[in-house]
Amino acid sequence: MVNFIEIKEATMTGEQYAVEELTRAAIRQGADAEQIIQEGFIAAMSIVGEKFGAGEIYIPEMLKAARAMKYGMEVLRPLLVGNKARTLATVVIGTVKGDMHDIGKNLVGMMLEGSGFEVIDLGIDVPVDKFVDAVKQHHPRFLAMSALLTTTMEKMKMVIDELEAAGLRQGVNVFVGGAPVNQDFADKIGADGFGVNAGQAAELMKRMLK
Ligand code: B12
Repeated sequence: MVNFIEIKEATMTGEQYAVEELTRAAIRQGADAEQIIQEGFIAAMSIVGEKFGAGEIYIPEMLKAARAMKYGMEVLRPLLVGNKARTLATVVIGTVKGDMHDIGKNLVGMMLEGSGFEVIDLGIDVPVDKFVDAVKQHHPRFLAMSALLTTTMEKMKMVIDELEAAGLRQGVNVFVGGAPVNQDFADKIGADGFGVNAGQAAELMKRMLK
């Protein structure tokens, strides 16, 4: 029996090597990558977020948990990314300016790669003009932006406005996501797509290609 609680607890407490080991063991026992992510990693990060919000833990603990999740995700990477035999479309992805959170963005990137998209990752803290330049340079079908802070969400609208001003808006479907982002916000800023999680984003993009 795969013990997802153990994975969740080791992630919460930031025991990176235990997370790595437990994740490997879970795969050996036939666990689904998606389930490990949801019941292990994401469940842990939401408790960590709550504890941080309540002042029970501080940044170092949050960082340790984040690092542990990254170790676990690396174990899962080959399962999520798979073989890249086909390319459906190109996606440029990044976390907006002022925002250093990249776990969700990386997960979305991996799921998209696994679904057959070519992913160009601009990283974190990406300035508005860097997103615009990347669209100019790569002509992606999709631009995906991630924000985890209410204070950085507004950068997504700035990118959309700048794409418009540069005459590039028509050629690209803009996707937004991240914990504080919702469909309402996406509609308000004129984005074409939103996903609560990585799987949803990939599904919606695939549907848009039809
Ligand atoms: C880990 C973490 C950190 C780590 C980040 C490490 C890293 N490399 O990413 C560190 C310690 C660096 C950090 C720093 C800070 N953090 Co922080 N952090 C978190 C935490 C606990 C988990 C985030 C996470 O990785 N979740 C797991 C991933 C898988 O989920 P996700 O990112 O939401 O992504 C999923 C979806 O949202 C979606 N998605 C994500 N991006 C996209 C993009 C697209 C296009 C689509 C379609 C979907 C999509 O798909 C993903 C997979 O399913 C959250 C709590 C939380 N519940 O979110 C707080 C949280 C986001 N942090 C918070 C805060 C306040 C901060 C700091 C300001 C703290 C400080 N005082 O310095 C700094 C800001 C630093 C900065 N400038 O960015 C607050 C934000 C509050 C707010 N409303 O703005 C939160 C909510 C904690 C809290 N409860 O207070 N943080």
